[in-house]
Amino acid sequence: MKKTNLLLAGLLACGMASAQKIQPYGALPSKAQVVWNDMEYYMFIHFGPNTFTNKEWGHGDEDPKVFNPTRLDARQWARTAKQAGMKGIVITAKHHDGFCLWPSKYSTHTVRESAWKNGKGDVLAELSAACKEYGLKFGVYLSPWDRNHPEYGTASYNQVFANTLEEVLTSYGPVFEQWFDGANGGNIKQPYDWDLFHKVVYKHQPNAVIFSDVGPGCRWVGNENGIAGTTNWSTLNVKGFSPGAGGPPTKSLNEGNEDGEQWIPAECDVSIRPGWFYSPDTDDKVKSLNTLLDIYYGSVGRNGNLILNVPIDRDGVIHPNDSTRLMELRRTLDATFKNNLAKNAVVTATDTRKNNPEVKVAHLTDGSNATYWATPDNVTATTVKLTFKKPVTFNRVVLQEYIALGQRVKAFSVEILDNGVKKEIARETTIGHKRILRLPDYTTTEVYINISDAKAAPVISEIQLYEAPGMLATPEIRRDKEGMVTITAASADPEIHYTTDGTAPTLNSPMYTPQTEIRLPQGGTVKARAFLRKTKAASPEVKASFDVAPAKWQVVAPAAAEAAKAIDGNTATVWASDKKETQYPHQLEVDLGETLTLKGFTYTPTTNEHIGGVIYGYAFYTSTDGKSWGQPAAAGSFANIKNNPVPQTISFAPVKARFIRLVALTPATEKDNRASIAELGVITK
Ligand code: FUL
Repeated sequence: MKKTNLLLAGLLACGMASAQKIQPYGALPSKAQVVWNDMEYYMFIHFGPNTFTNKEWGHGDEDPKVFNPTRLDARQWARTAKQAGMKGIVITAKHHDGFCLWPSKYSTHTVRESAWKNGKGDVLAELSAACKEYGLKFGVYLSPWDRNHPEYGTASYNQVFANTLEEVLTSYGPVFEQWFDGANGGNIKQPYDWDLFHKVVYKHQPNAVIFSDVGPGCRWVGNENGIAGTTNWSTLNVKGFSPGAGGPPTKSLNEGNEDGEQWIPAECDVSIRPGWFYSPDTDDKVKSLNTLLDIYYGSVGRNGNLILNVPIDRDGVIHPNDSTRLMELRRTLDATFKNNLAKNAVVTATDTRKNNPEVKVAHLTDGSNATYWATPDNVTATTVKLTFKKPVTFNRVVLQEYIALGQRVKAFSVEILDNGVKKEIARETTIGHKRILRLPDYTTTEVYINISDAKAAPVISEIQLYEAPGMLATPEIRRDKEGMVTITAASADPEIHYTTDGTAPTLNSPMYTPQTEIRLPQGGTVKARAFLRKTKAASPEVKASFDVAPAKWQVVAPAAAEAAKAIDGNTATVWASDKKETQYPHQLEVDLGETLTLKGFTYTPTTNEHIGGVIYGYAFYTSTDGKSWGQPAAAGSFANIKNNPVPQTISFAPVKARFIRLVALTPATEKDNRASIAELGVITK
């Protein structure tokens, strides 16, 4: 080859090289973070003395002997997680009560001091072995806040905690995630030495992803509902913030920060029950399949990882109510994401980066997020078109960015060809590791993914389309203060049919739509059922019986406007007595606006522990003129209301009255000075 040609070839090669290479954009994930993001869904386990004492936050003064599971089976936990499609388990090795689930030499509040296995047991040893057996990753939660350790609040505690960490991180094999809880509800001040703690983690577990409000591995999503923002950047500004109370604002935790300083993706934590720890009181409160699906789409579907808490019960196993629900969720997700329709499409893109063998349009539908397609530099708006020979019906769109090169997409939309014209069916913001759109059924031969804005040339690894089978959601029936009834189903798929004449609803009964007006101010019974027309599947029938609606009612006392919440037809809003009124009894007096023959009353307590004020002892009075009250129509106590705060129905001999008064005599929880009412009703039927 001539010299000039050589030069030319060299120049060309250089030019090509620069055209090929995709420059990473912004803060980038470590290899461990990319692997972590791919896990998507794993189990959280809360287990410890609280399991046995019915507490959420133990005080550290509990007798360690209370920890005594009768048939602890860590293999059952791991098997359940595996069958649920989870990729790992993170366990509360030490919660705020300081109790260690392993025989730590740095504590005297451990399994060694417990009754379990005569003090010879080690939960972490059993669980890490079970995880290994089932091919799951193992992670640990350790609370720096320690309500038991005598050195907590002194200069030496940080070293104690570092030693404790070291002990765990060197004894049970690889740890994929180190969970640092930011909660601290105590009065003792303890400045934490986070640098020291992080050094210990990385020294012994260099691939562990560290969780806290500010990472550095992954961040708290800002709520315990398991739901990330629809916009969700995996980058976060951390300067000036610290774990716990010093964490970033909730919005930043929930949505990340565009162009944030560090790669700290969101982890969505939520419990399958109302509490984090097991309690027999919540056996019937395991989240519904629909709620869990909302959580899945709100976390994994919004660029977050889902850590779903499944508490261990007092026997030392996962309760069948929880595992049954986990399997329902797995079956539904498997059925949903079984058949990627995009694989049958001819895929074209308006702008494809040239001279880069790694970039291929075909990579978009190859089912792997390790391969990608990208636009040329400076092209930040582009369209990928999927063309089908035969019409396809889909209701889920899955998009993934190749995050190793940074998170780039700021805005995108989805269009379909509808009767020869393009029709927009979704308009969204970020994608990240994974974005799943839950849509109604669409049937078309052309789908367009339009990226309308990006931080840099988009690098997309996957475009997938699915048809989720219709979900039958059991409808819920509510009535407002005026007597207007609404029926809702958590999933958009089914048709709801209803009756108000007591007969069983069928597909031929009136269909309920948001426009339907059902007015029952004088009361009545509504029955509803959800149907899937395609398969003829039907939900169980639900029935709601109403008495007189509180349309004409007015609170006479107390004077606070808040009191109206007790008679607004909405159990989600609560009246609670003034915090300054520190003495029982409390009372609520109501003018019904008309004289009715009363046969009883209903009291719906709040289930919100932060409000409290659940009433135990009561007296219920009636009056025709609001002046003379006489003896109570009923008096007594609401049985088992503390542990099971469900609506209470009290009957009495019929009496004509226009005014009613509920007197709260004693609280359900000792020393609770407040009284509260989510809803007060009357029985006339
Ligand atoms: C919180 C704790 O206070 C709860 O008890 C629970 O462990 C939850 C996951 O984190 O901050």
